[in-house]
Amino acid sequence: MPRPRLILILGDQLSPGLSSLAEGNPARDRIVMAEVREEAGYVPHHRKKLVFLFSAMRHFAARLRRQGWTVDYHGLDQGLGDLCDAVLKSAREFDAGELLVTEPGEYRLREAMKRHWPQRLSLSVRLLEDRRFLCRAETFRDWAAGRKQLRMEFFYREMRRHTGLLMEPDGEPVGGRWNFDADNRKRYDGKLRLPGPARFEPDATTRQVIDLVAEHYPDRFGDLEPFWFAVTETQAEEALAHFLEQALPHFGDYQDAMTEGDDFLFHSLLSPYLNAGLLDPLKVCEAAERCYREGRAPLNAVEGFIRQILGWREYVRGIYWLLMPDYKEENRLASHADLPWFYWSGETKMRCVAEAVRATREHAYAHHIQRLMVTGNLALLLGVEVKQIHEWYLAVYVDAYEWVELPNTLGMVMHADGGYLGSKPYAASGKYIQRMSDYCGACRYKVSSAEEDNSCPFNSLYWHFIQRHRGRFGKHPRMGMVYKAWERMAPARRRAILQRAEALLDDIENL
Ligand code: FAD
Ligand code: DLZ
Ligand code: SF4
Repeated sequence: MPRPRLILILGDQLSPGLSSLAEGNPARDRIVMAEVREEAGYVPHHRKKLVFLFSAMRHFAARLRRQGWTVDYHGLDQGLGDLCDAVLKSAREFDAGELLVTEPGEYRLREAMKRHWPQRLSLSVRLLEDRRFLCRAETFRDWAAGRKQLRMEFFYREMRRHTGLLMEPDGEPVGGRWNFDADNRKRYDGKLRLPGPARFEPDATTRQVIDLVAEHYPDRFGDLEPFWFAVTETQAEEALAHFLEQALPHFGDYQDAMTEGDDFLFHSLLSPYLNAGLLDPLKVCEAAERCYREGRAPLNAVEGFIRQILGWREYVRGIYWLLMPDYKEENRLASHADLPWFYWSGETKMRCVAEAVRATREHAYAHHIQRLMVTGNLALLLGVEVKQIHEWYLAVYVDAYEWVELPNTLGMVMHADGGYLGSKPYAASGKYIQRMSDYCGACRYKVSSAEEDNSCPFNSLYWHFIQRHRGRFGKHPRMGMVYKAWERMAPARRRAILQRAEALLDDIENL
């Protein structure tokens, strides 16, 4: 009989079909799972994120035990430093010949496992491919090789062809177009009922974890309660069914909308479950496609939703593994300002920002447009240091892991990589927020002004951004109109706008 092996399952690997489980044998091998200080602390993760992950991990461990596995579960109370300590502890009690792990989603941990763990453990460490994605890292590398420019839209079309999702038998996209984004720009007018996310009552395990996190992290950012996230595969599937029935039909129309008093609109809230492994991305896309084929949701909604998962989610992962570790050091717009404290406190006169931070603190969630066009846009316009804003996004959202968060923050928001995620920066003035939300009416700033003392900060900061990056974007084919509009303004007005922006930049803690 060959020597038994340890199988380490990470907090975001809660999938029954995981490659390490498929390779293992319940009669011979032993599973290790651990809640450790290093993972909980490499950024100050939101407390609800910790509860979600630890509770989902404990439920997954219980399920594995029911299936006949032996699981060494090291809880936070054991005070273990890092995951390697946990493996070491289990390895000492168990004469293991090898450690099996499905490769971690973050570079830092993968590198540690490759470079340091074999020595620390005196054990060989075998990394297995993570097959829970629709595009293998290698396939992405091949697709990217030899292309001058990488664009999500072309990758997405390849993925549609490859999976057959929303494709006609003749190889054409369903509906004759690949992308219905132009139809997806409605402002929410309050008429349609907003379904809210599926909510689950915490069970005894989750209650225990809430108490544990409250005890260990009393001062961390983020409300612990009410806690309603799904923590099992069955609940995550219920959350998917809830979304498909209640929200998907309107997902496309209101994808970019924001409204006071509702933090979710028609978004799915499936990212925590997809990223932790409780839901399978292909099954989610197929379920959405069925809704279209059975006439339960329109094409603009279903295509828009599938594009996020089949396109964006896979694309950002591909970029991450293609470009790490240098990627993390990129800062092409030379952004160096400190992250203002109101990203944590929410204490700002800017209504849109205060609302995004409040939602973030309450739910460990804010939807894409709040992340991109409110907190993200502001960080871009203020020139916040990439590392600081990256660590903020990685900490505060329940769905945040570096492989998905970093390209979104560094690439999409901060345009720090020169444009893999968007050919031009998503910089916008207050007009965009006014068009897509109802925040501005209740704001202490005046959205119609750019130079007065009470003018919306986004307005003057936008023009300041345009002016200070003229060297980089002045000749950009898609930004010509913006630079023309700036040049057409009277010089005195331009000066007043830049002065207002300078005053704001000199006092960014008090916006
Ligand atoms: P929906 O709007 O319902 O979209 C459906 C699904 O599509 C999501 O669940 C998600 O899996 C996928 N998706 C949508 N947009 C993206 C995207 N740009 N990149 C990758 N997947 C996408 N997403 C994360 O999962 N983790 C993160 O840490 C994360 N950080 C972000 C940071 C910034 C600065 C920005 C601008 C975006 C970030 N996103 C991140 C992408 C996106 O905002 C979230 O996936 C989305 O808000 C999750 O909510 P939802 O499930 O309701 O999404
Ligand atoms: C995010 C996270 C946190 C907060 N805590 C743990 C933990 O205690 N144990 C664990 O196995 N995983 C945790 N995770 C998820 C890991 O950080 C994640 O697996 C890596 O970042 C790779 O994506
Ligand atoms: Fe945000 Fe400006 Fe509107 Fe205020 S006026 S809510 S700061 S966009």
